Amino acid sequence: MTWLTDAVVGAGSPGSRLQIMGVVNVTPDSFSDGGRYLDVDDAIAHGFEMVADGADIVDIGGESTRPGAARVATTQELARVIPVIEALSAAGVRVSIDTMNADTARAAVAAGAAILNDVSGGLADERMAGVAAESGLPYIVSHWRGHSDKMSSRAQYTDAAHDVAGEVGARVDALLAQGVLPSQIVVDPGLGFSKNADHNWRILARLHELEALGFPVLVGASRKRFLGALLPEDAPMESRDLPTAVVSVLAAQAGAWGVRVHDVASTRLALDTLAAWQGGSDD
Ligand code: PMM
Repeated sequence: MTWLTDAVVGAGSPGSRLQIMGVVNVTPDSFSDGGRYLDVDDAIAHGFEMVADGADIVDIGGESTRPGAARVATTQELARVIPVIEALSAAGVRVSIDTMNADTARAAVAAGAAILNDVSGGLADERMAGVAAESGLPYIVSHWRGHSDKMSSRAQYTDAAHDVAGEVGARVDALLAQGVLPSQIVVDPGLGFSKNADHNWRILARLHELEALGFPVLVGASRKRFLGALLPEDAPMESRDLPTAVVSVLAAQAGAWGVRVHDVASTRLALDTLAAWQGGSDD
């Protein structure tokens, strides 16, 4: 993590502190919060709430990536995310744009987005590398094998932790060849994207293999189905926030750079508990 630039870490944040990225899906159909923040004012208010709860970054998305979700037209994606990005970034909030669409990414940067978050790692839209290179902003590159309609059938690995690290490494090399700088890159295992529960746990247990690529690692486990599998079948979505917060602590312990979560308060408290535990060994 020694090479981390201010651009990635954020001014004033010590490099060792896990970054909390709060999620605002301005969509009708995201699996965890779909429909709750479709109204622009609700989405903006939720972004501010997350900052008050301790988010370092607010991640704004206008296209659901849940299995089987339909693609969204660029005009619709822009109408959902741009007003939210403008309002939050004008107030000084560090905003990331969660999109696979280079046109949306470019418009989001113009509206004040400070981080590009592309779950396809540049595979869905080959122009994304150009937008990332031009902007010079941190670029989150996730492991991805195909759109929602294809992702389940592509969940085949010899060894998920090893294969994912290898495929992300190859993607990063391709992006660097297209002018993206190493200092911009953050990598993400893309939990749940062409991965079943066993794959996700294997990747998390061996996060060091992804970290060995030499880039900051973001973990997006929040409320995903593999955490739901630890709970009774009829448990409400919010009950997944406890296992999510535990994953946040374990990700911090494993050397991750950040976590992407829906409930910022529980992850903040869990990380404060970890910090207090660690503080107990200070003289
Ligand atoms: N997961 C989702 C959406 N965006 N971005 C990153 N970097 N990593 C993820 O794991 C990730 C993501 C899907 O979850 P959601 O529908 O709750 O946002």
